[in-house]
Amino acid sequence: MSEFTLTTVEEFEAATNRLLETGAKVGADSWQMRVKNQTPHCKFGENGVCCRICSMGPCRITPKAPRGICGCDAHGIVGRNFLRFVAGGAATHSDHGREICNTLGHTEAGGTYQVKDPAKLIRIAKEWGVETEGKDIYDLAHEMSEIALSEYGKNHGISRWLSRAPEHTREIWHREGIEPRAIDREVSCAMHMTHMGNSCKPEALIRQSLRNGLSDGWGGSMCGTEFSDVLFGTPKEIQTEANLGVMVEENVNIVVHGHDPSLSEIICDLADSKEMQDYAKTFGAKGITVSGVCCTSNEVAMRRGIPMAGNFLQQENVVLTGACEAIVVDVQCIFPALGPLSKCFHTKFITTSPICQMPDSEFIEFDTGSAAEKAKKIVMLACENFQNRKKELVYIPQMKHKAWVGYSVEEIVHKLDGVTNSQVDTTGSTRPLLECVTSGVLRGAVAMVGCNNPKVRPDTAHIEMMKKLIAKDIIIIASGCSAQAAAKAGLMDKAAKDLCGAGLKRVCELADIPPVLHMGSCVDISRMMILAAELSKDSGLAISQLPVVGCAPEWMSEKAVSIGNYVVATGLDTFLGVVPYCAGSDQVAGLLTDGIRDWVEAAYTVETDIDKLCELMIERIEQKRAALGI
Ligand code: MSK
Repeated sequence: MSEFTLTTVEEFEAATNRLLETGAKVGADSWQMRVKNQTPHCKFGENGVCCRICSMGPCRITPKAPRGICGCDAHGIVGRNFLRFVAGGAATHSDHGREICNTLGHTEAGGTYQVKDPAKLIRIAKEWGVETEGKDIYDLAHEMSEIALSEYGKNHGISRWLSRAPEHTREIWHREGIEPRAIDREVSCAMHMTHMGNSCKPEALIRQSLRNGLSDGWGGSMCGTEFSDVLFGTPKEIQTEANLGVMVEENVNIVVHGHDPSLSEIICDLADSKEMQDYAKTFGAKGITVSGVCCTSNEVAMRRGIPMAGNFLQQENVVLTGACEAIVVDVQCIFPALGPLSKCFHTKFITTSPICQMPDSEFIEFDTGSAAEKAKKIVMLACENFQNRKKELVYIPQMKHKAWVGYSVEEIVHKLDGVTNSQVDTTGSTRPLLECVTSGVLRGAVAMVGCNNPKVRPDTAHIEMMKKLIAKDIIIIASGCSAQAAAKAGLMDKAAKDLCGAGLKRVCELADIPPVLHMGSCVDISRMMILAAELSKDSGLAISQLPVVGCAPEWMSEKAVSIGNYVVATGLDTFLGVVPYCAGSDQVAGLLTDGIRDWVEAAYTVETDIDKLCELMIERIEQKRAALGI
């Protein structure tokens, strides 16, 4: 009988409640309180029927007022709002990718930024038809940086990354007119289409939503992921820990938060240096602990094993411990609440990007040219701040779990090599994984992604669904805050194999992996697209035929909707546990949950009952197996 136990959501909540008591003592606000102030939510907003894209309104659709002043009906308004939501997400991911491409252009031998995975750079260069023979790796990096940057604004052609997709998928994208062109162009086009007096036909708006989503997943996000690997190394299996207990009371605690690894990588390097460790000691600390929140955390966990303090709705908790000397943020998913909250403690809230400037923060602008100098300044500030701790407020919940992370596509392929008894040489392909699926040892796979959202009891949907799925021999690949929920619970501990069905347990033992594989941050969902493409090519099946689905049970951001659109447009059915702002139009909702299946062979399922959502997913996987006769 296994003695392995998971940490429960009840235990997470007890720790949070204890921290909120500290917050109450110092008069801190919290998201839990703000949710109460904000509910019930505006029905017009929830249904997507409020239009404020011109100044004749705002117009709100009701049975008595079925059209806005310009005459647009609910379907046009909901469709336009949906497309703008997608454009916001695609722009955000893609701009992150642009920064990474820019950093690639600043690499130099022995410099702050170096090429850590030259083989991957050469591989991509060859894919793009760039001459690599006899070329200095840094010359190649600079050339590739320029080409990648031009992907954002080129005048002609389609995204270079599409060539990675299986032929059948590319044919669909071409046939349906949704092949993404330049990355920025699709965002611009979405904004243009939704300007007053342009498209209000749901089909046209949803088609552009898919195209704009694809420009993210098979464009900007793919640039972000692939060139981050070139710069900082392609993730390999590594052990780390997750939850607030990774913070160390005797140490200076620096928490990195956001998405772009360009600054956090340098901070991690510096915090490890003897010079900075000694500096921390001069202020009474024993050393420095860097931990992370959200996807910056996923980036440095995947490559360095830096511990994960928590996910999206845990960001305020790190400050509430009273033991956080600095929370250093780059871009995206950062609560403006961190400013006033940090003022209740000694914590320095340090913003670093012109893209993300917030009141009550210390702005230390980061750029690639001065990265090392700025990172040093930040680490020193944190060390100096240790002496300002209010000791009576310090409480770090002693709760953490071991987690194995770092499962890039390359690492998954490597780990699964040799799992089957295949006579064929499967080295370097996804065939061992496919054999596990076709033989029924694994029933299928679910890509669990996305955020937390107060509309769902935080982390419950992620964790409960994962537990059910692995018990049914369905392997999970996870990213973003979903991955962190799994890690906090213990589902990324290899011992979690004991919670799996017999087939998945055997695979975990043979491959020496946990049943939930951490694939990275939210831009890294592009890794999942590459994996799906490889599975399709190696099996000869269309992506839509594979017993694989996507799921975002607690999603909240525009980025998540952009992701959903490229996952669906790639041929993977996608299951949502939070309703998008589309309920006000049966035409738009109908297209998303059904109509687009005729275009891209996949669609959304939306269900707020998490048990039902899980059942529907399992049903879908079994339907796909039955259709294949496996
Ligand atoms: S951080 S987009 S809350 S996954 Fe990528 Fe988490 Fe969602 Fe932000």
